[in-house]
Amino acid sequence: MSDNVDKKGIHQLYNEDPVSADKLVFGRESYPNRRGFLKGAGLATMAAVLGGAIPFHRNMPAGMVPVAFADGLDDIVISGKDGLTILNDRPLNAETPPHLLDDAITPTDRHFIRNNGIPPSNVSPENWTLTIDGFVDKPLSLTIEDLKSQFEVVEQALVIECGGNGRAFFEPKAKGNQWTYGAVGCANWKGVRLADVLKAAGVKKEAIYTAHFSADKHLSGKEGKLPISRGMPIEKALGPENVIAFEMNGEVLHPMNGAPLRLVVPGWPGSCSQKWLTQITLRDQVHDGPKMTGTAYRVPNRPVSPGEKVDKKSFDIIETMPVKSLITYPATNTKLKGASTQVRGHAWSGDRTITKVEISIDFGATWVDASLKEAVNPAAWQNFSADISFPQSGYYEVWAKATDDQGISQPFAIAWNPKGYLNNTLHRIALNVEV
Ligand SMILES: Nc1nc2c(c(=O)[nH]1)N[C@H]1C(S)=C(S)[C@@H](COP(=O)(O)O)O[C@H]1N2
Ligand SMILES: [Mo]
Repeated sequence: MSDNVDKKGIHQLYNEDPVSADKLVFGRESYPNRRGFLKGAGLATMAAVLGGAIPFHRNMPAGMVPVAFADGLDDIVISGKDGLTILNDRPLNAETPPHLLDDAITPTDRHFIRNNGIPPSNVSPENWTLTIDGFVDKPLSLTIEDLKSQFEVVEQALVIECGGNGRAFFEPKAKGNQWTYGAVGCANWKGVRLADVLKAAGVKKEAIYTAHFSADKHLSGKEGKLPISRGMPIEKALGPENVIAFEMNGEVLHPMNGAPLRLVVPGWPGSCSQKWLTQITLRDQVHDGPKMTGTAYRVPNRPVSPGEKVDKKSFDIIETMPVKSLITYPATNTKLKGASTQVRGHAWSGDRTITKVEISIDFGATWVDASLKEAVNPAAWQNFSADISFPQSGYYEVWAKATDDQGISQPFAIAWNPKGYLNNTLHRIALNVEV
């Protein structure tokens, strides 16, 4: 399949070539016979997007655009999600507007979705197995029940942020999902520590890197072609913060957030947190799966000028994520009555802690310290709030700037990079104040 087709959404595909659209969406081989349809890996996304399973799917005429898709992306409602902005429907990618991320712990219905391929449909948690192999003393094959019974179960609030969050603000434009602010969330994840499971398998001294595998399919539908398989250095993998999760906010995982089993690797690019997790292989070299090589989740290791073509050899793998903050109240463009308001939000910084969040209402000329809470546990984000007064009516921008325990603050402007990663410029919202 051409790259061009890869990037098209369901609407475009149905408009231009309904027969192959059906094949792609439903994984159906022959037309108009829908045998094999249920095996189609697109059905999970279809059901999630349409808001439920499709009981009469076998009767749907081939090439028929579901009427729920008739008017464009804005009409799509993702079952179990609330108010997300849909950036792409194939694969499904959706982010959360900042004001909907106001909760200290991100509810499941407001946690963003980033899919590289086609999620598995009809997953069976009872029969799900996770294989641990490669450079281990004793390969393991574990059901979710095995994980629960053989390892300590932990629940932690953990930040997942896509490496491309903020890409929309790069100029010249970087290709990929045009995430603005909301490809980030901090949900409660329950599961077992990755470190405990790796230690149970016995980490051989040759093991230097993990490789993660999952049950989602490549957009082309080709067997054996993986949408994404990333990994991390063994030192990071053995950290106590990483979880193999089977629950999100007290319930089974949402189908689009990796049900029934996923990795959560907080502080590092979200792409390390493999969803629909089936296998972790320990390797004696840096993993080279899809989205590990080339320029994927990598940034230039030297300063580059905007738009510059950078040699592939000059890229480094993104590891810990940069210091960042998000104002979640008030919503941007609010018309505010009264001379003061509370401003609040969250701040986080990869594997580090936040020591300070400052707020400015005068375009950065002066700053006041917000009150900052400790994280509920390591690798959760930290909540801040400040009471802000405005001297007179008019247009204001409220800016937030976080500083971490290494003394590093968010920049006002960020150096451009070819794939538009790691945009951690300070968050600005607009307010119209009537005192
Ligand atoms: N199997 C699988 N895991 C995956 C992905 C994917 O496409 N397939 N996307 C990754 C990326 S790029 C991100 S940012 C996070 C997003 O997690 P979420 O969709 O639960 O928010 O999942 C990661 N894990
Ligand atoms: Mo991502």
